[in-house]
Amino acid sequence: MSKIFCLSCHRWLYATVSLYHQCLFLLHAGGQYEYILVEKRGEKSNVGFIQLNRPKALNALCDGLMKEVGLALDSFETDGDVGAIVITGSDRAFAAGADIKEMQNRTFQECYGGNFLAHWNRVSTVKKPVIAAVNGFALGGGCELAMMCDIIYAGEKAQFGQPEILLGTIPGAGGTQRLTRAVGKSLAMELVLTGDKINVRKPTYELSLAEGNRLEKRLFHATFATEDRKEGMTAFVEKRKASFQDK
Ligand code: CO8
Repeated sequence: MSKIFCLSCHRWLYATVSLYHQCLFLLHAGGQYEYILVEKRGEKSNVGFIQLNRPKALNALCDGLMKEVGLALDSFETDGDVGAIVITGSDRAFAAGADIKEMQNRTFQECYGGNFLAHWNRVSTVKKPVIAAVNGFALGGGCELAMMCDIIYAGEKAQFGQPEILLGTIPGAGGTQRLTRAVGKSLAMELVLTGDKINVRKPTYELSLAEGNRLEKRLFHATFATEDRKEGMTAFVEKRKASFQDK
């Protein structure tokens, strides 16, 4: 009896949560976002798609835009149907950096005391794979945003750079750290010190090799707690196609 109750409770909870996700998605899909376009794409609607949409400002990353990106990521993160997330811009600009007009008159006290732009970090804490599809300018915070993602796909017109030095400042969202790991110290220093732009198609690395290997080993071990790992290996042995259940 209690089992039946639990089951129906579970179904009720599941239905409520899934309705909540649908409402959240519809709310935002219904035009609540000002600076981004958000939808689910793919044959199975399992790709969360976020397009930065401030064309007149070359997708400069104003505070409102980054808050909206955070909201969209939150809703995709908790949406069980979504397996991966894509962040993209336009052909002309992925993002031309943090919004310089917004930063122009900020003081040290405001930035330091208010932990200015700390919420940008949300992108790098998403558990699902996040892919940056980059074309056009990916500069300053735009380059940093791309590097916070797990994978970068760069189009022919992609131009990466950390031109903060030309504004009298330095990268503030991982540019000195992730870029070094992505392209090596020499090129990273050249880019940060000159503000020059380059085309790159290289993977980015968040951890040292040793840390990464350790984490990889643990995650590899963890796959042995899933039914899908068992199914995948069994299917290989039985010479058939695996039938994964996301379990
Ligand atoms: N912020 C605000 N507005 C911008 C930005 C920007 N980053 N980039 C472009 N725009 C605006 C321009 O002001 C212009 O608007 P308007 O027509 O109203 O004047 C419009 O976009 C089009 O720009 P341009 O006319 O300049 O277009 P061009 O094709 O001539 O040049 C460039 C394109 C080369 C991309 C040029 O716009 C440029 O150099 N932009 C600035 C690039 C830059 O310096 N980016 C780094 C910004 S600083 C930063 O990102 C720090 C991140 C720190 C994060 C910290 C987190 C904790």
